[in-house]
Amino acid sequence: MERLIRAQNPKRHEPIGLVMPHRNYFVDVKGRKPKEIVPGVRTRTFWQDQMLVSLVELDPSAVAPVHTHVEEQMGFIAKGTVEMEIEGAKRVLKEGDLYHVPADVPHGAKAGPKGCTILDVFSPIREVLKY
Ligand code: NI
Repeated sequence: MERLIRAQNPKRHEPIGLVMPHRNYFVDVKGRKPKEIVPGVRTRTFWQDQMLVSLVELDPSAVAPVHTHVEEQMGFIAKGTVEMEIEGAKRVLKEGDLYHVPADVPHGAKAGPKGCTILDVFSPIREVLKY
C-alpha cells in the first residue's frame, strides 16, 4: 500500500497515514448536510478531481422535473422504486437497477410510494451540484 501511494506520489515521503492529508479517502456520508434541490428531493454530493457523485433521496411520490445537462449521468437505485423518464421513455426502476443518461438528453424522475434513494454519477463534474 505504501509503495503504491509513493509510486503515485514520488515526491512525498511522509509516513503512511500522513500521506496527502487534504484528501478524504473515507467519506462521512451522514455527516454531510443534504441540500434540497426541489421540494421532497434532497442530495448529498461528493467529488474529487474528475468525478462527482450525488446521493439523492426522494420522498414518496416526489418529482424531479425533466431537465437536461451536458454532463453524462448514470444512476443506481439503492433503495425503493422510481419511475424514470429518459427522452420520453418511462420505466419503473427498483433497487439494484441502473440507468444511463447521455449528454443533453432530457430526463426526470418520480419516486414510488415509499420514496427512493439513488446514487448518481456525473462526468465531467456537474459543477452546479457542488455546495
Ligand atoms: Ni440529471
